Amino acid sequence: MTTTALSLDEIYDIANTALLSAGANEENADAVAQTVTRAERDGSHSHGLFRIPGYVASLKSGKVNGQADPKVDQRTAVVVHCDGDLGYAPIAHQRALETLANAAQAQGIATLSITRTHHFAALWPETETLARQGLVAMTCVSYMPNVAPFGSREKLYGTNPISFAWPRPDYEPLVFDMATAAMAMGEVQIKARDGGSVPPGTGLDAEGKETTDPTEIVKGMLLPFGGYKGSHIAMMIELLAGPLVGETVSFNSKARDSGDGGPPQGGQFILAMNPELLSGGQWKEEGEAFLARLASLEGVRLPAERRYRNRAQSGSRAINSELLEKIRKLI
Ligand code: NDP
Ligand code: PYC
Repeated sequence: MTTTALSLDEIYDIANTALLSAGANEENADAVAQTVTRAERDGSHSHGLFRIPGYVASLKSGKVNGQADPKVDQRTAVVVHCDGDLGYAPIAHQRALETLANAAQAQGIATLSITRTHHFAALWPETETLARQGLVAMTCVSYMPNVAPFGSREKLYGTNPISFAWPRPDYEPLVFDMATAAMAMGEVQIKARDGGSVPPGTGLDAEGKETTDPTEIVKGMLLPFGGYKGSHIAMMIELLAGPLVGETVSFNSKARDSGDGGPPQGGQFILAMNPELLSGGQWKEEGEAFLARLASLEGVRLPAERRYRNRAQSGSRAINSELLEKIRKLI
């Protein structure tokens, strides 16, 4: 694999230009380009520039509204809704997360349901943003069927990621962000592109036979992480990010989708909690003692440490040269 060194400004510019050329207005293009740039900055390559061809395809097909003007509606003191206006998710986050945070700060707990949106990114930006305001946060989205529920050989669940963040008084927030498939589809696609195999248990080929060949899994299906237990978490996410928020489950998102290669319309569920109010002020010491003990165990590293380490690196990022060429041709 050959790579090209790009600065974060160059990454932002190429993403922003591709989105503008595909018809997004400045505010929408900027929101997505910032998300893509943050992903490359933190080394989340499967959800950075890798997604630009898909973002562009759905703007060009007209499925995604590049002029989206999401509206925030505070339905009760603790229930916030955002209609994404059929745009990409980052602009809905820019508009709605502050209302959610204010509601959770004041009431102790609040939810944000986002509908009519297209989520094609990592989830940590949402939870980390809330944790930086002192809130405990959780979010999940569904996608299109790519994962066979435990026991079956038929795709029903999306790769359905979930992210959780915990604020820390003297450290960066603790954040995990993971697909509930054994591996995110983006990671499998990158493995298929760059060559190599994936661990046993990642997925099945189109005939439902076990394989470690990522190309066969892309044509076939992924498996949930952790057997039936992970499968049930994927099932929960279908319900939270679909019917609970007033949106579709993965198979109905796919049924409505045009198949243009970009993400389907779907929903997002975000929960924010104020640990000061929930605990009565006791959360910091116990939480920190727990995390210090956990981090001290040999072999353990806390989630997000890799991303924060990448983030701290100034300088260029190595971008797959073929991908760059593909994006340049779209502009
Ligand atoms: P990974 O398996 O790479 O990582 C999952 C989590 O575990 C991360 O928080 C990671 O932290 C942490 N982690 C990884 N390795 C270790 C380790 N050895 N010890 C401790 N913690 C570890 O992520 P996935 O491949 O499952 O998902 C990748 C991305 O894909 C996610 O950002 C997800 O949101 C996104 N995605 C988005 C979808 C969508 O529909 N929008 C669908 C599916 C996935 P760290 O980052 O520091 O390595
Ligand atoms: O990597 O599985 C994935 C994925 C789906 C939608 C965005 N990323």
